[in-house]
Formats: sequence, C-alpha cells, structure tokens
Amino acid sequence: MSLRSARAGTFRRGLVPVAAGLVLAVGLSACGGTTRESTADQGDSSGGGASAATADPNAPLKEGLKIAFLPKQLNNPYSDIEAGGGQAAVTELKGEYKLVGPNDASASSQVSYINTLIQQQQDVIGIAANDPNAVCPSLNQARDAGIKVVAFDSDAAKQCRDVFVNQATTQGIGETLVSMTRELTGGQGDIAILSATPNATNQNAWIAVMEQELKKPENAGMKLVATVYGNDDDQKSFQEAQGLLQTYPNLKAIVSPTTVGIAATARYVSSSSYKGKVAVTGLGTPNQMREFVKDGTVSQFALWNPADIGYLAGYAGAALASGQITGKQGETFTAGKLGKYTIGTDGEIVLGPPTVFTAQNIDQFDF
Ligand code: RAM
Repeated sequence: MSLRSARAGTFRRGLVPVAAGLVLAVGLSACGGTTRESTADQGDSSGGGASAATADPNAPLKEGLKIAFLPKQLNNPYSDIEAGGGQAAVTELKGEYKLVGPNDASASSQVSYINTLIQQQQDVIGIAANDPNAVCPSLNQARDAGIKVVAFDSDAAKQCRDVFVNQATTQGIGETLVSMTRELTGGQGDIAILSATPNATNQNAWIAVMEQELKKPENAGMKLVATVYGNDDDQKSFQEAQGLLQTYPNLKAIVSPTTVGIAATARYVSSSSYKGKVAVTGLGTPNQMREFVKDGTVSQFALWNPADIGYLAGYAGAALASGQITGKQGETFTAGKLGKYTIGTDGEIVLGPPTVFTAQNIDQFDF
C-alpha cells in the first residue's frame, strides 16, 4: 500500500529519518487521493495527465535523450543540488543535459523558458513549477509536441504534466513541520510561518496540511498568528523574519518551509536578542543550516536529499520518453542507483521520507 514500501533503497543513501513516527505517517498518507484511471479525459494532453499509450516495462531506456531541467529559480543552492542530481542521471543515461531557469520564483517567470525548450525539441522537460497554472498552457503545448513533462519538487496542475516527483508525501511533510514546532515550543504559544512565494504549489500544499494539523487537540496550545512570504529571496525573507518578530512580541517559533526562508530567518535570529528564545525550524539544507545549529539558534529542521529528486526526475523522464511508463498509477520503473519506484495516484512518484536534522546528526550530511 505505501509508495515507500514499493521501492527499495530509501535508506541506502544514509538519509535515516530520526522520527520513527514520521516514516509511518509518510507511508500511510501515500494511500490517499483519487486514481487517474477514473478521469474521463485520460490521454488528452490538454486535460488529463497520462497519455493513452500503453506502457512497456521492458522497453529499453533510449540513449541520446534531450532532458532539460527548469527549477523554480537558478540562484538558490537547493536548486543547484537538485540540478546536479538531474545531471548525474542524464550522464548515466547517455543523454543531453540542459539547465535553464529564471532568477526569481515569480508565477510566470518560467513560461518563456518552456517555449524555448519546445523550439529546441527537447525530449523531456523537468520543471519545479513556480505556479501550478501559469505554466500550464505552455507545458501542454510541449506535450502536444511530443515532449514528456516531469514536474518535480513543486507540482504543476496535474492536467499539464505526465508525472510529479514529490520529495516526500505532502501530508508527511506538513505533519513533520508541525511536530517539530510542537517539540520546540512545548506545544504552547504564538507561531508564524515564513514561506516562499504566495503561488508556490509545494509550500501551499504543506501549509494547508499544517493548518489542519494545528486543529488537532495535541496542537491546540499553538496559535498560528501570521503567514508571510519571503518569495525565496534571501533579503526579503530576512526582512520578513525581522518584521514578524517586531510585530508579534510573544512569538515562540518561526516555521519556514523553504530552504531560502529558514536560512535567512536563522541568520537574523542568530544575531539578535531573540536567539535561544524564539525557535526557528522548517526545511533547510544541512550545509546552509550547520552554523546556526552549531551556534544554538536552530535545534531541529528537516529536508530530503535534493540531488535525489533531480536524479529521480531524470530517470522518470527517460522512462516516459522510452515508453516504459506513461504516468498511470501502478506502473513501475527503475531509477538507477535509487532502485525501483511505483507510480501512485495522480501520477505521483514519492522519493521517500524526509530526514530530521539535529546537532547530533548534522555532520553526517554534506549537501
Ligand atoms: C526552497 C524551494 C523549494 C523547496 C525547498 C524546501 O529551496 O522553495 O521548492 O522544496 O525550499
């Protein structure tokens, strides 16, 4: 039943989740959602996810595929790590790797890049969508031109991509963010969220789960007083963190579900009088967060290995372009060193559970 159990190798790369309950949460939550098979417009690229073609799991992976990656923005260390994983996959696949993208994560910033990739007749476009809908018309033009579309990290609307490589289940990530906050605050007091852009599919989905989690009795002592947006821009995130602390003097925690936001928040808090008094948690890369864990500003945050998302997206794209999969639930493919994956509901492929980082384990990670 769980997507995680359907594939081997999640723990092989050393990403051992600290919170045992999290693995369970991730596994359970992978079972939800609707099945693509029930959609009437299946096979129509303008309205329905997977193509009408039949998958041939034994089809050989094609060599020479042109696989392009379009992350949310290029000047984000997280995107660089993701793209590095994608490049590793394309090299193994003997394909042609390309990386393009905007410098800001605004809603429509990716459209012109998609149009260029269509003109270049790429075989696969991997995209971390800045907005689920703004990219849709161009992505469907790409699909009409025979290009396979793999959303990764941040989904596009499901009727305009073939599959979505999700870092962990949305439910599991939202639950982790709230459980870390509860642990750090003792479950009491005002909390705030400092997110990426207001349109980001991934952050908005995680925040929606957090809001549901906060309604549970065990979280009743925590009050979400504000959600603000740093737009995945370091300076804006820094200022938003400062603004939150000035506006809400009783704030007990800032939760930032973005690697840009949490690093900027930690930097601000570490040099302020709030250090040690206001908890900072969320999703960050170990290399960006290490100094703030060492100086006592941050004691717990989470993430997955971004390189594995890019790598998995590369292999998913090659499997689509080679006819091994079409994006339908239940199809399987092998993603190189990561092992076998099964496509879940709505074309979703889940990488694996996130890892929680603390002072005890952070030095085991280098990304
Ligand atoms: C930022 C981006 C990315 C997200 C991570 C956690 O780097 O918003 O999409 O997955 O944070």
